[in-house]
Amino acid sequence: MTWFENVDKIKFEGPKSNNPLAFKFYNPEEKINGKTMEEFLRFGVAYWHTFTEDLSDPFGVGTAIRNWDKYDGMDRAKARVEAAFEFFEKIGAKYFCFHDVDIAPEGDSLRETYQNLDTIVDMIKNYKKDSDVKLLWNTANNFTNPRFVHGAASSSNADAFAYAAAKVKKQLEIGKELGGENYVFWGGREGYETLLNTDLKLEQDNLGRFFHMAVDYAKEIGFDAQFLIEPKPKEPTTHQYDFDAQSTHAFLLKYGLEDHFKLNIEANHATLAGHTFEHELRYARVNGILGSVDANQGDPLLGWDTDEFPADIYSTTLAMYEIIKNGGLGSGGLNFDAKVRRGSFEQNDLFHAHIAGMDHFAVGYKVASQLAEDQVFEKIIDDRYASFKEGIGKDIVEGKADFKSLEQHALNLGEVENKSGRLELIKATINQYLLNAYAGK
Ligand code: XUL
Ligand code: CO
Repeated sequence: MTWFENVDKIKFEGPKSNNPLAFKFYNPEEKINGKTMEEFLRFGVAYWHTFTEDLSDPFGVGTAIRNWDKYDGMDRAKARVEAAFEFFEKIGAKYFCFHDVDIAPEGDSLRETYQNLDTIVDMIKNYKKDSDVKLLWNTANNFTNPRFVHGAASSSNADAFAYAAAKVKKQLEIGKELGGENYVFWGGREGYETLLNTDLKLEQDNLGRFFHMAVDYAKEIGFDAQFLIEPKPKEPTTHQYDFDAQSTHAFLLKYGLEDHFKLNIEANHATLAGHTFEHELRYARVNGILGSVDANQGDPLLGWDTDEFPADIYSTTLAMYEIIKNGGLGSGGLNFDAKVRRGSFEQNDLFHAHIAGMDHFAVGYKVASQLAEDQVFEKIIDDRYASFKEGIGKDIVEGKADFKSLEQHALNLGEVENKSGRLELIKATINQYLLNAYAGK
């Protein structure tokens, strides 16, 4: 049985193609800097948005037409696994990601939930045998069920903490069984709504304790995946503890977790924090903690997490520049934590959306590679900070200056002479690279 009857394997047809079911820019075999696009980009499909999402919103019911929805419960979960592997194969994504509740329904007890998971994990294991698709990461959903109303590892209720720990323990075992390359902790409800009833210090200390327990258990069972924290500033709680890359880094350092975690940077979470996507990637990169990416985008006119498929090629270019400078994402990848719009309810929209996302990252990759090869930003930055390469600037950087030597320098200066930042020229240069990349093709 096939779940996507009228779709064949998606092929690269080039920028002139008007076939909606073909790649225009993502050519998996094309080599850039000695690596194929497929090897470098490591695209992942998010199980929740692609196979579980019904496209409901706070004002309306689900609209998604999915032919596995004719089933219910475990039958639907099994149908989704079949559909998922057919989808991975046809779209040509080599990775996927899931939360526990995406792949198997919760039972009436934790034990029954485990049994449901075991059945589906066995099935996934079998499908993986005949496929080269790998698990990029899995995670535990410790935020949807009412038991986590006050949080999970930062809950005011120790029983909720224990339940969350059990769910993560099970996911670490499943990650090991399925050969997961990373394991993700997104805060979910780890944060608070109001200080009026919150012990902020205890909650954060408990979160630190929880992460240490996870590190210890992974070690105990020999699960050597890269641990990732996914920062997000708000939603669902008003104040999420893993606010952004910089505050999460401070948290890791404070609790002695810095050797065990990297970050999973999501574009829409960056914008919710008042940052650009590339800011979050840059902060993580220069601090050695860029692990993986949730590839999506927000709507600049809305203040919540819209999780749209990436369409902004300016943003994918600057993001890919960071990833190139990072030497790639290591065990991480580009996971489409993105959903089709509520109005895009047909099943084939899942293909259109992933094709668009993959194409837009391919464009970004190509343009960013050229920018990196020509050292466009490196030259600008080298020139802009040249004053730190000699004289008093070199003394500052090398720790040889103090307030007395700096005062002496300033007294002899006359006035400070600055150079232009040339931002308009720089932006025009980026646009030139973007427009030239496919000119004449
Ligand atoms: C929520 C979000 C999650 C994480 C995994 O905003 O991004 O889907 O990626 O829990
Ligand atoms: Co995400």
